[in-house]
Amino acid sequence: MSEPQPIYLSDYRPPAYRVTHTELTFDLDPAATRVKARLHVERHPDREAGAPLELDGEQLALKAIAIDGQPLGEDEYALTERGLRVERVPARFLLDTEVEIAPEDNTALEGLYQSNGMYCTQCEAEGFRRITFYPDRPDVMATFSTTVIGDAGREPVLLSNGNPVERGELPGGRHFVTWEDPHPKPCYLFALVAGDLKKVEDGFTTAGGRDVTLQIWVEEENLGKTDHAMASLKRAMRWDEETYGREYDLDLFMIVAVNDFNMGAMENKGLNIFNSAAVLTHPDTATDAAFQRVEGIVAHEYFHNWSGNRVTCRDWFQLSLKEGFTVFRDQCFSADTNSAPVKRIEEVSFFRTAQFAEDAGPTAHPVRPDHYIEIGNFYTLTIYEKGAEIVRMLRNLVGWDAFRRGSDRYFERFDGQAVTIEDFVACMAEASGRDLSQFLRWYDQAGTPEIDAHGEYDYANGVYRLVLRQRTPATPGQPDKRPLHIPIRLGLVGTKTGRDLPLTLDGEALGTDGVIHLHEEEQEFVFTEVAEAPVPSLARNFSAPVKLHFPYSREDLAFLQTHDSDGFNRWDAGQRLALLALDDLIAAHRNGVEKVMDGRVVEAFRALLAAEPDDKAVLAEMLTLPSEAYIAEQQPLVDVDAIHAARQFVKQSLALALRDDFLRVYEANRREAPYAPEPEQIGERSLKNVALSYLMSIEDEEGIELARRQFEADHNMTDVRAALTLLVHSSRDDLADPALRAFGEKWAHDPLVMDQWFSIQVSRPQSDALERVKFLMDHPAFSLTNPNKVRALIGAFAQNRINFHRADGEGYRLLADVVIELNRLNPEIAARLVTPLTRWQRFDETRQDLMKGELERIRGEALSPNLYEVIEKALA
Ligand code: B3K
Ligand code: ZN
Repeated sequence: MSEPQPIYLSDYRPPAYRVTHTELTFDLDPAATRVKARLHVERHPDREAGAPLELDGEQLALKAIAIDGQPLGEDEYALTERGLRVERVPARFLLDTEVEIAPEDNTALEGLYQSNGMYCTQCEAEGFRRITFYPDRPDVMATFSTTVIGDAGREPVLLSNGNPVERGELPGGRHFVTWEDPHPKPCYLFALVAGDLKKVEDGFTTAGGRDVTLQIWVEEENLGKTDHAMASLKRAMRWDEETYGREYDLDLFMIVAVNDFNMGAMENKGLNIFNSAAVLTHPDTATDAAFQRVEGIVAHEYFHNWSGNRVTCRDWFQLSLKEGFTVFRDQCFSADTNSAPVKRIEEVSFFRTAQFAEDAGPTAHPVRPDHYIEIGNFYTLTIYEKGAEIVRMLRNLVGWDAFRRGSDRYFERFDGQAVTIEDFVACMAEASGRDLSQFLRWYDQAGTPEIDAHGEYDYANGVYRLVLRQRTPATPGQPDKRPLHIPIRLGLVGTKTGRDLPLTLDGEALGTDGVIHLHEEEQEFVFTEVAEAPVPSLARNFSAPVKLHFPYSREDLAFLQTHDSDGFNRWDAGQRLALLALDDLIAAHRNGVEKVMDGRVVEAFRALLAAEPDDKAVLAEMLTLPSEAYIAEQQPLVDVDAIHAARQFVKQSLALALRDDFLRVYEANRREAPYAPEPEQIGERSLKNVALSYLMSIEDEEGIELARRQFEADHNMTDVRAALTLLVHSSRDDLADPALRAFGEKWAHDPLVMDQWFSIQVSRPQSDALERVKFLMDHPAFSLTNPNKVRALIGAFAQNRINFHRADGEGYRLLADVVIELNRLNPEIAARLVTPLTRWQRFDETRQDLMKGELERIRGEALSPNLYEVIEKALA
């Protein structure tokens, strides 16, 4: 195998040939599916006559090829490693090919594969080339007509994009259905599903009066688990009409649940294919978090119908054009249907932990990368989540009304086209009249900007000077960074009144909650008429994806935690306060000094527990300590043991000091009402379970009894899982083992619940976590070819910080073993799973050597391009 070569954005050229219409016929067979393709091809008007036709194709056995009905001789085309090349073609022609593929051997889950006996496809980004020879690039958009032929008994249901137009019986117990999709689309949006599926049906009438049939297709035993997804879909359809004026454009919208799927879901036109974990819910089997995740993903895929499908990406470098915008859209949707502050807190804590870590590691890349080896490696937190943060900044910069006008302009101007990030930003610039040229740098510059801020109050003149200095650390391939346009939303909170003071900047009144714009490397902002000494509340609601440093005292933070008018920053002040205390304790642990708890944190918690909360879910967040991963993110060098010990110490100290408060909060938030995934109930459950986690941290007898009873009450999965996790993560194996056994037996038939059963065990802090992983890999419910199982067992273990980072390196070795095996089975999953090993620079020398040793061992294998790219970066 030759070394995989990078592809560069700067090499982009429009396609020489486009396909206006695509006719496909699939004759399904697990070992030998025949795919006939008839492509209506035209030379691009600007391209010279005589340009060769180049089609992508991988792992295809070509059986026949003809142009305008004339079979080609063997000297008239060439098969290469990457596809098919025909030297001489007319300006317009019909290309017929027939290939054979083997879905049953496809463990990569890209192209056409089998999952639980059913056929399904995943084509984004480059899976269609494993189905037939085609210009597999998003800027070739065609209408599709697809005939699927299957066995009438085994595959009674035959689905593809668009509308069914014909069906019938065929000899030999076969049957067929023909589908037509009138909307031109790139082949990455093609989908086919065939199998013994059952449907749940509902309807939706669009604002324009179109009656749309909604179907969710599942295996029979899952028929009772689709209500929430269906309700979420309808809410999302209405929301997109009301918020963005976007209506659905076909008479049928289908969702299919499959068990083997690399990602959460896929937005294929009219036929979304979902990982069953991202669509199925039931109070007995899914937690509140799972209900919310399903709602968000259903909405996300639906929103892609406009942001992604009707207007798509010119090339894969523009991936964030559709993903960043669509994540932003689904985030706003979820904020509208749930507790908005909690949604933001959850988004940001995840972002600051995981995306910041990506930015700080060897695979850091811009939201629009300028080169890649394997696009499958770029479905990242940077492309998705940082992309969404950029769109959010844009919305805040230009204001909602201009943003909405810009969005209308974008959808109208580019409907049916494949475009770029500049096209999107240009619409926003035109609609708002703003110059967004410096802002565009956010897309091309990798890394997390850091802002050092300091401020000074001049009592005599009532002036507050705020100095902001920005720098973005070097990232691989980008040593020098330019200043960005960073919008900082802020307030000045008066220390006497506890209120936001009016902001006057350069004679202009900004209200009490304003936005300042940092353009330069360093800028001073002088606020006048400041009546009292303030504490600044900066980057409210996380107004930019940056690290902001301000020399807050612990008193300042305690003050902001109670007085800041911005709910997000109240939470953040609490997190900062806890982090300062944790810093001291980490140092104490390292130096072998006795640990002393910071009384200010205890008092802050006491006050939180005493107040009558207006949003219980927010309170639950405020009572949650920064995760070990987030604490690690703040440390120059990660000491996993010290972090774990310090966090445990804080948790236990709080539990000891405030035991009765936690008990009271637990009792006050129990309820017997039937489960509903509604904000108020979710808030109560989170609060109750956070309180219980404190009690369990000190293994309080009453707490243990409450956990045991909560598990046995078996009221809903949220409570059962919370209780089981606390028992399994405690030292009370006498209680944990029978509970685990009972749970495992009860749910042995349900793969999604078994995923949770796996994760709970391997994330326990006890030192047997690794042995459990090894033992569970032989469990009948585990399978290396099912990505959900790999994530639930191996992925979850790699997040178990103290055990994955065991000083003997056994955690690393286990991960590397699995990665090596998966490299052959599923390269996309293998390349994702290896991520924790690539972050070796953050650890001590011993661990660095152990981690690098495993990376070297992986490098010694015959690697897929996916893993090759990641490993080369990690060892560069
Ligand atoms: N667009 C899909 C991504 C699937 C790509 C897998 N290689 C999921 C989503 O973002 O909606
Ligand atoms: Zn998406």
